[in-house]
Amino acid sequence: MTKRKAQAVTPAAAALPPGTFKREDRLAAWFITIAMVALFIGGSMGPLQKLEHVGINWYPALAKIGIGSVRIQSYYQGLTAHGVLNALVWTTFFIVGFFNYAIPRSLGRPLSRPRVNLLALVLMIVGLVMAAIPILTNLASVLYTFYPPMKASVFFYLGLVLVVVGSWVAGLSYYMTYWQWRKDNPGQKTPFIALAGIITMVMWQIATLGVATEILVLIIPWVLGWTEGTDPQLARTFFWFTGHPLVYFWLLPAYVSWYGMLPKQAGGKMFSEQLARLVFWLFLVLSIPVGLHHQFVDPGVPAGWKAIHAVLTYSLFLPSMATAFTVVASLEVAGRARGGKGLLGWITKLPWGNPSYTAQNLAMILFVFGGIGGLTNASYNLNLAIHNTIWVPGHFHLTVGSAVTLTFFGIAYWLVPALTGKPLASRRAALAQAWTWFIGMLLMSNALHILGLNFGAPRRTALGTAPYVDPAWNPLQIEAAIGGIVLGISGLLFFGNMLATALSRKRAEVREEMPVAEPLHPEYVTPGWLDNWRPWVIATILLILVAYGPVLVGMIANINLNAPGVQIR
Ligand code: HAS
Repeated sequence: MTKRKAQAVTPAAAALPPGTFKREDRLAAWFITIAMVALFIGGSMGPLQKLEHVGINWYPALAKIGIGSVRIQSYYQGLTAHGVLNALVWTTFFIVGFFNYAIPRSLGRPLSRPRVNLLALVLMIVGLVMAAIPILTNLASVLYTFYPPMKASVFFYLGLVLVVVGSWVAGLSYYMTYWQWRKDNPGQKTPFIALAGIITMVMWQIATLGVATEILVLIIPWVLGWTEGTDPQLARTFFWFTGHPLVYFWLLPAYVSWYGMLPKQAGGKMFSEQLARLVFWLFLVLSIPVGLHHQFVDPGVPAGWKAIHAVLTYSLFLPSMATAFTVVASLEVAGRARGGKGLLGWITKLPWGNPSYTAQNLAMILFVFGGIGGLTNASYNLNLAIHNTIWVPGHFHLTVGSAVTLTFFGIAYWLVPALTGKPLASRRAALAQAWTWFIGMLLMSNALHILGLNFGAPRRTALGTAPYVDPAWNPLQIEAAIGGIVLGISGLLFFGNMLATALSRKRAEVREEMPVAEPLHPEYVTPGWLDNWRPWVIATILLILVAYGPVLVGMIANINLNAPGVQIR
């Protein structure tokens, strides 16, 4: 078995001359600024939705404000802006910006082709503008999953394609830099943060082939009138080919931070670097062939294949549980190094005064509940009870809305000072922000889960005007609305702090650096198979062919382009 030397020999990024990463940082700052603006606009729709559910309907008032036809006129238009800007734009732009900063530093060298990343930025901005205009003018109120037969303006789909293609181009630039690094460092193991980031991008590129096929082959020809109709079942299947790995594309950058950075911030070390690498490889192999668990109730998907995807979904539980144990072990090492004693005494010694740390630890705690909900969803028969109920938004606000977004806030608390060279404007406000997000999410998602499970309250519905709402739902609706308002306040604290940091005239005495956790046992040798792409990429492709091949071949053989389409206003 080939073994790689335990320590990478690339110079530590900190030892490189100042200004080495100037271009990378400038690009990262652009990506992250756009991500935050998207979250600000998309996030502001959230409290409005919750208020609508308790009968306070802001949409008629909102429809009166705007420039020309750019205005939010309905619940569904607002919900589309909320889902697209938060789930697709905030995440993708933040992830590319974060990797732009972290991957070159982890490899200890600047990007080999920074212009490729500039191209990625341009493509993503053009795509964002193309998709945003139809959303804001009510020509694309199709929600973030844009299921046919709902039909949007063609520019909405073209815009999404450009955002995805831009992220592929960014990935390409990381691969070129990595390729160069490997050539210059034969036999060395890839530094963890770079490896984990690049695995995430490879997974994303394979996964997005599904949605690319859906949009380019099924949707655009239909929207342009080149085909009479479309096949909603096949389109949904291609969508979920991408849709589930999409959630790991959001989650894995948070894992990069939990494994590779947070232990350092806590004053500890990475408990098992080898296990961390294995977890990322397992996510590459297992993230994609599970999409049918979103289609358990779709009649056109054969039951046997749904069962296979259910089993594969449960296999994904393994890398997440390995993460739970390893990350907590790393934190325990840190807590004990800081003088923590006893079974749980180390927890109190963790750096709870550091907002970057606290936000991420609170994100992990919320993820425990989100993860348990995910396992409930993945059960073939429990899914029948919760599918299309408001339980599902309860689940995904604990995952993408908490595990991911709160972690990204935590990252922003060191990354924005690192990019600007300015200190964080207010640590106290940042701490209050992390805790209010935690409390707001607990309140809101608890209520949403119960409303969905106990009462079958539907998701994606303007409940404020629905005639069937039972008065028994009221206390939970109010709890969810309070949670939504607390989240709104927390969001304002975040944006206020980021803006104050960026606009401040103060310079930091010591510039923030990327925290990089050292392995607890540097003497342990990483086996070669944990740094070898071939077996993992082959396993990924084979598993996709086995789990999706027959389903897709069957559906394509019976393709039915007869859904004419409907436009929601
Ligand atoms: Fe999910 C629906 C199943 C994870 C996001 N999911 C969604 C949707 C979204 C989403 C957006 O099987 C809605 C899509 C739509 O619009 O229709 N999900 C799962 C499963 C997991 C899971 C099995 N989901 C996620 C993550 C997401 C996400 C992550 C975003 C980032 N999900 C489903 C299913 C549906 C679904 C069905 C369809 C429902 C339907 O019918 O519509 C698993 O990956 C979860 C595993 C995670 C864990 C948690 C591990 C905990 C860790 C933290 C440790 C830290 C500790 C704290 C202990 C088991 C790693 C330490 C504290 C100290 C003080 C030291």
